Amino acid sequence: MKRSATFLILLFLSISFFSAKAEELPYTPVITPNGSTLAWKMENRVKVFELIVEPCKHEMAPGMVINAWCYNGQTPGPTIEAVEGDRVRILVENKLPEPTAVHWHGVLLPSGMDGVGGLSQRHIPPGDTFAYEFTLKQYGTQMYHSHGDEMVQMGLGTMGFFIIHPKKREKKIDRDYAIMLNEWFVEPGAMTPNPNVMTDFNLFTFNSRAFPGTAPLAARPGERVRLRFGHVGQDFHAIHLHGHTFKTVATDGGDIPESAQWPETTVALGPGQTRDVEFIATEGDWALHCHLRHHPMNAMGHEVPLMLGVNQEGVEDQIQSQLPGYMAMGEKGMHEHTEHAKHMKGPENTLPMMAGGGPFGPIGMGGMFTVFKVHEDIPRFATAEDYSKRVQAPEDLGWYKNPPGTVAESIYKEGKIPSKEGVGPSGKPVVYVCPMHSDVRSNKPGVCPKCGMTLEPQREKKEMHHH
Ligand SMILES: [Cu+2]
Repeated sequence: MKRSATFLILLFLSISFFSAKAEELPYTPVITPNGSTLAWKMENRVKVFELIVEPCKHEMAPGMVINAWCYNGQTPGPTIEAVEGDRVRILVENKLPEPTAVHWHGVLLPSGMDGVGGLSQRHIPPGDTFAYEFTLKQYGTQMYHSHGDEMVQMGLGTMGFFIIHPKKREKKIDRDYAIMLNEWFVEPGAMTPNPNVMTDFNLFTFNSRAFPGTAPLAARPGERVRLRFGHVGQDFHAIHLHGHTFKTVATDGGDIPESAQWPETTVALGPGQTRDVEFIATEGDWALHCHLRHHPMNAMGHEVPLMLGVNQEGVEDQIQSQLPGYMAMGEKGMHEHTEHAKHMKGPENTLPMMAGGGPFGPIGMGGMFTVFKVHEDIPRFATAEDYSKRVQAPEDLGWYKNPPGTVAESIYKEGKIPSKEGVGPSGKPVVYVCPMHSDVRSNKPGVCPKCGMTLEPQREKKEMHHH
């Protein structure tokens, strides 16, 4: 009892220190969407942080949990935030089943604090706690990650941000966000990512979350926003923001002089890099995603036979006689997948390839995709913790209210396309059927009352010839 009481008091003290309001801090606290910021305590003018590296269960998105290796139960680990000139001490306790070491990626420090197991220090054996201590001589977006059995440990999630603020910043940042990029291979139905996979990943994440599991980012119109991206994965990513042009203002090497910054809309990151971009927010709901086409998508997007333009009718009929409910897909593209994903059960513990809904229907994305919401009524969050508590799902903070007349729409009244609707190529009336429930038939387009899927016009069957 006494011990737990002491523990609670200590916990309360560290939390109350950590929860210092934004106005009391000499910087705008960085928000790590879906993540957290590491608490510290002051000991003789040293900021003391504690990291425990250990196996954990991590939810990538609702419906999918993986066996990850984490810092303080999270991947990415909590964001370490400090100020140029600070003396920091970071205690690392190893609760993994094997030795580890932590590298402070991009941080300028004494060689013996650099955290490369075997080169700069002894490996931290399981059960032991090592202290790293150094003075921060620079500012910028840096990272930390495991530097012992890297392929496995980083492949399972041992990475995080180490953000050092300047003592004084010229242009105040109103909203500051950090997103760690990563890619994974998790066999559908399995729980443990396969760290041996070199190139053919099937899950792509922002802060180890895949859309629709990614929290949106938010700002008010006119606010100065900084997005910090970090990457210690295995692939290459090109992060694209809609509705804005931004400037890359800093790399892991420091600030880029203003004369050398150029405007763009996509920032590319290779493994080991960080990039900070800045811009003034414009109202709207804007997509923020990796532009590699498979990366804003979940598992199953690859190794699927190409069916675009292939008439699968005969095949579908034949397979349906053996396997009722079989659907041939992809003939007209993969949009129909976004509808199936709503009601069809996929394999256990994996994510539909395209998912998530918005104010106008299915968004049909996954992986490295999130929404950047710029609304007049976005709250001012007192702490990063407050943000993470209140903003988790794509629909949180509501959707943008478009001014009248500014949304793309059909040129036809009430969306009625005045073509040969209801009439097939031969002039016969078209019958609309549910792809799942063949007994649901209608002479008008609509949705199935049983499952809500859009009814599809039934093809006019050709005479079958048997020889
Ligand atoms: Cu990518």
